[in-house]
Amino acid sequence: MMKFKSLFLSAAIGLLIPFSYAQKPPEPFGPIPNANQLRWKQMEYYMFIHFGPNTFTNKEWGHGNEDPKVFNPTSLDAEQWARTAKVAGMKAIIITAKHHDGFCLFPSRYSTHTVRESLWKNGKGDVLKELAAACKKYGLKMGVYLSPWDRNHPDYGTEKYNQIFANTLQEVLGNYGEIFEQWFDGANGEGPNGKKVAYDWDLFRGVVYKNQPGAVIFSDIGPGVRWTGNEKGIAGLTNWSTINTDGYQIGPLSPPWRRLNQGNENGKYWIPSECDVSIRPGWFYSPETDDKVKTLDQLLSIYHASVGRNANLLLNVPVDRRGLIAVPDSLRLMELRKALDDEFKVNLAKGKKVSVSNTRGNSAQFAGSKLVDGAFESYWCSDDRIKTASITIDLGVSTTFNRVVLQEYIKLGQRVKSFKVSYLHDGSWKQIDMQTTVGYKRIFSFPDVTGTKLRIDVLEAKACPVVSEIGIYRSKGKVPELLMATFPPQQDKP
Ligand code: FUL
Repeated sequence: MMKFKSLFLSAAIGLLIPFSYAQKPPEPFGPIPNANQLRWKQMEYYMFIHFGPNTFTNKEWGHGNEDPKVFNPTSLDAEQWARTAKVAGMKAIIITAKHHDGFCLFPSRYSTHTVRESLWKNGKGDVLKELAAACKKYGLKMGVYLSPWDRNHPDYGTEKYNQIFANTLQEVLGNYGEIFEQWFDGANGEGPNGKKVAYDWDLFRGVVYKNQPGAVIFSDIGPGVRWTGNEKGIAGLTNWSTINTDGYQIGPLSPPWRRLNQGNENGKYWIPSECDVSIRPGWFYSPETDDKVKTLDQLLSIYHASVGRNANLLLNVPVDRRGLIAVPDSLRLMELRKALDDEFKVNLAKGKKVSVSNTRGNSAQFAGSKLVDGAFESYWCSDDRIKTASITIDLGVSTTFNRVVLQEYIKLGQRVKSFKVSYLHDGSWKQIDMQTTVGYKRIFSFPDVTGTKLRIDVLEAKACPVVSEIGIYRSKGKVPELLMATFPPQQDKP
């Protein structure tokens, strides 16, 4: 009996030893995303809808004195919006619940400039309610844009206004189910009495936190998600999800736009960027722009300049006067979906042999094979002291490709500072590109190359690199135009 017992014990200890010596994952480095930001990041691409009296008046910024009766969509169908977004591969819809003209797409108790005062459904309609139901039906998330600037509200410009806006927010965030993103516009102009308001952002944010603990707050400076510094859909070639926002404010006192575009390498906060851009020249529908919907090539370039550069893409598709997404826009979205599906259909790196210059503790848990297993949650990483690395994917046979996708495991921070992409052709290595940041996703597009191996050299990292996935693709489409944002000269803090 004794003998059996000790045999059993030593077997048990023997089993335990490899586990107790198992290599520990790296500690997170610097700021990291919280759970809401991580969920948000993985959504990548979703729809913006600008809709309201401006849709019917050919305006971009309504004055607030428009007759609410102009808002009268003849066949509004929020399910058509949701279906379109879903088929387009988008994960959510963010709608202008209230734009600068003050008009509310829901019957707010705190305004007399709402759908209730319109002719639509004899004043009994509620766009937010219909959209919430449609999003639910199609498995999409819903977000809301609310402009604190209000050119209609009689109390705008008085001390009462901040609380009125907080009450309006409360109505929106408390009555329509889950909201994934609260979009705060930074515009701050004069109201009907010619006065501005010093917005009480702490009060507004508190309403979001209380009602929607799972939401991220978008504004120039976050705190959940930051503006990318332009409305063209272009993130920085260097794009840190970290940024310093102390001492800055939403609106004219925001960080310089170039800074918003690129982040700070050693930024204090994790506030990743979102690219908002419209599929048409304006944010609101106008029949005059029916033939000016962005081309497929333009949208592909935007996708690569946003999702492909560690940002999320918020693509505005304005609803028309019928209350529907117009044909030219929905056709273009379908073309885009098809082009993206074709582009990333077959990952040529999947399951291929990977050799790496270093593996953390030589542990199978962090092996190079994790880079090509198609799972974001598993990753390759090096020992703590190693900050450069060479990763080689052996494609086995001579292979033609023109896209490479890299993903850092951002749960542990954004680490890579610079890297090089090369391929092996006829026994010699040829460089494809050399770039700075990676982040959650970095996509490279280049003309066809043919080789047997792909190599990524991490040249510099803030801490040991932690990389989740590497993908190699061959697109039948052309190389998208490389979009670069330009910025006015603005003073930055040291
Ligand atoms: C800006 C607004 O002034 C535009 O009208 C639009 O809503 C855009 C998304 O944000 O600040």
